Order: sequence, then structure tokens, then C-alpha cells
Amino acid sequence: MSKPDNIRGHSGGVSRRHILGASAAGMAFAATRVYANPAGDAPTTPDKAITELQDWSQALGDGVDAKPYGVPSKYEAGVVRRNVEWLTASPQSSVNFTPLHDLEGIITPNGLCFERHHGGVAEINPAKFRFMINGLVEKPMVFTIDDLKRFPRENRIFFLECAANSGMEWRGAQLNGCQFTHGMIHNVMYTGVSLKRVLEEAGLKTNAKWVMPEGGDSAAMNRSIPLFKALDDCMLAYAMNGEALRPEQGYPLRLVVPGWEGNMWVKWIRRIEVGDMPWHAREETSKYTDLMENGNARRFTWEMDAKSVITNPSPQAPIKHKKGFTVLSGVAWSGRGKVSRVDVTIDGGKNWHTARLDGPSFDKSMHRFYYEFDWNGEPLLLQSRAIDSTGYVQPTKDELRQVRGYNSIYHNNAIQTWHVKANGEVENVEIS
Ligand SMILES: Nc1nc2c(c(=O)[nH]1)N[C@H]1C(S)=C(S)[C@@H](COP(=O)(O)O)O[C@H]1N2
Ligand SMILES: [Mo]
Repeated sequence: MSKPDNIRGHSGGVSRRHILGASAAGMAFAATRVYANPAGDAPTTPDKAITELQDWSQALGDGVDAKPYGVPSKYEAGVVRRNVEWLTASPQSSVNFTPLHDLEGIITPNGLCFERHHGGVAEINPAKFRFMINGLVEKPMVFTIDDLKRFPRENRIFFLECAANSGMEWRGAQLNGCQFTHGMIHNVMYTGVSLKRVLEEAGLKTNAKWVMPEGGDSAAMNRSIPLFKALDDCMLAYAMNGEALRPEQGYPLRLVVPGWEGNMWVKWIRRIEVGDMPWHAREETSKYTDLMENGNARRFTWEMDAKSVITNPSPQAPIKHKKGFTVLSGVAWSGRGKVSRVDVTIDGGKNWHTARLDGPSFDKSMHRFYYEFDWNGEPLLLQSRAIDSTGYVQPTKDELRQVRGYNSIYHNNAIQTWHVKANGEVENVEIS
């Protein structure tokens, strides 16, 4: 699949010489077994023993009351959500991005979960909060947060991916960092009540076919969700990762729609109407539909297809050593189930290796993968390819464009390529 001379960089191309170098390096790696010779390039810095007392061992530190709510070390101050200023006209209708290259495992810390708002963050007093169910139900109902906490609780780990994640990459490699190309995703544990349980309380009429969640923010965001999904695995969540939702994630209540596009996960939810037809709201007609080459648009593209990205190395996380033992890591997910396998190539697709999946594997959740190798210090072309439990294989960018054309924004789940240079710097590129 890889034509070495047909590579497109985010800044307009990489020389043929570079890429020939990368290919040659790849051939060498194919013959090198991981762990084969760790002694030669062990990941240690043995040149200096600890011979003097260090500052932090010579005085007492802060007491336990210094920070009633803990925050990260000041040396981790660069681990933050970031936005792309030119992308949106105002910070209220905008997005920032999860720093995937700085994270480990599969759980996104609450303060680093990307935010996407259409009308800014609603600040809701939980004492005044109400949630209503109306429409095709036997008895319309209004709940307080405390009412909802008297229903049986569920704890579930799910990814939330905005359908626009990687949308800026449709026409070519553009943004230099997986935070920006893939950071409209987070993966947390939700606590709440199953939507099915609450709908049953109100009693569905026999002609009920759809539900419409509606937000209480200034955007009053609403979407149509078919009843089969509402009765399957949707949740009304009031907590994430063990604590109350953060204001930006919908405090005090949000809808969880596992595996489906983030736009449907209505935050600050105030109402669910039950109906017999979809509402064709703004967010499912003028937005969140996909314009095809023939001028028709796909609609109701709810499921998020299997996808993966290498988070390290990546443009914001270059390789800092010259050569030797190197840990490649990334995340993979699928809206249809678990990720059963991730393949990794370091030579632009000439040779594929099965990555090592580590950590818990849940349905519609992020999975963590690793591929450890001995780097000979020459350029690399890194890619990862996820395969989910239905057998679906993550497509290349060319494969995706053959079906979807160049006009799309949403649902870009194509394979990402990173070009690692000999000095360890990494750039977003495309190969075909
Ligand atoms: N009420 C309301 N819900 C909303 C939105 C919004 O603007 N208002 N944005 C949606 C979009 S487009 C996405 S991708 C997700 C983002 O969730 P997050 O901010 O927790 O990452 O929330 C969705 N729910
Ligand atoms: Mo979104």
C-alpha cells in the first residue's frame, strides 16, 4: 500500500530521500525481534549515581490540609486541554481537545476530558434542577436529582467521541498532534440509572418509537434517538469517575448513548419527549449528516466505527533517545463492541505486527495497546489499525475516501500516519 514517493506532510511534503530512509529502516526492523537484545540499548541512564541529598529530602513538605481537592504536580502543568483558535468563532460554541499523548491506561481524568458546547457551560443549581418525561407515555413525570438517585444504579465505562473528531483531516494531513487530530474523545466510568428503567416508570404507549432528549443549556440541544437504543444501554448519568459530573460535562445530569456519536449525549438534560417519528432537529439535518460525492447526504449515522491512534510517539510526544528500546503506545475503540486486535506498522504498511492489548477490555470503551521495538535511529512511518469484535477493520484514508468522497466532516475513522524523523521529531503525514 505504501508508495514511498507519495507522502504528503501537513506542511506540504517530505522529501523522497527521507522516505527511502524510512523504508530501509523498516526492513531492518522486520528482522529484529522485540526483546531480542535488550542488553545493548537498555532504557537506563547509568552515568551518574545519587551521591548527594536532594532538595526535597531536606525539609518538611506541605501538610495534609494544603489542598483539600488535590491537583497535579506543577511539573505536569503542560498536561491540559487545548483548543484550535481559528476553528470556531466563539469560545461558547467551540471545542477543546483531550491531551491523548499525555495519558496512560484507558480512563480520562475528569479535568482533561475534551469539552464541546454549542452555547457555553450551563451552571445549574441541583436543588432547582428538574428532569421531565412527556409525550407518548402513560404518566408524564418530573424528577429531581434525588429522585433519580433512588433508582437502582449502574457503573459503566464508555468512550464518548464527537462525530467531528478527525474531521479537519478529510482533505489531507493538517493538525500536528494526536490531541488535535483525535482528541475529541474521552473514556470515563459513568454512574447513573438506566434510561429504560426511568422510561418504564413513566410507561411507554404502544405507538412509542422514538425519544427526544433536550438540553437545559442556552443551546437547548436536541436529537432523535430510536426507542430500541433508548431501551438498550442508554443511561442518565450523574457521576463520572466516581464524583459528580463536572459543569462542563453536563452537571447535574447527562444522557449516555454508548458507542453512538457524542452529539447525542445531551448534557444538562431537562426533558425527554417520547414520540412516534424522528424530530429532524438541526443537529441531525444541517449538522451531523455527511455530504457524499453525488450530492446526497447520509443521515442518522449514529454508530462510531472502529478507530485507533498511536499516542506515543506522536508530534507532541517525540522520541527523546537516539535509538534502542522504544515503547509505542496508543488507544483503540469501537462503537460496536470490544476491540479484538490492533495491528501496528513502523514502515508505512510493509510489515504489520499484532500490538499487545493491556488493561481491561470493555464494550464500547477505549482499549490501550503497546508495541515495543528496538529503534535503529532511522525514520519511521507509524500506523495503527483496529479490528473490532464484529470483524470490522479500520480503513485507510484512501479506502474511506473511495466510499465517502472529500466533502465529509464527520465520521473520519481512517488510519493515521506519523512520520518519525531521525532526530525523533514526529510529523502528521499521509501516504497512499
Ligand atoms: N446540552 C448540550 N448537550 C451537548 C452539547 C451541547 O452543546 N449542549 N454538545 C454535544 C456534542 S456535539 C458533543 S461531542 C458532546 C461533548 O461532550 P463533552 O463536552 O462531555 O466532551 O456533548 C453533546 N451534548
Ligand atoms: Mo460533537
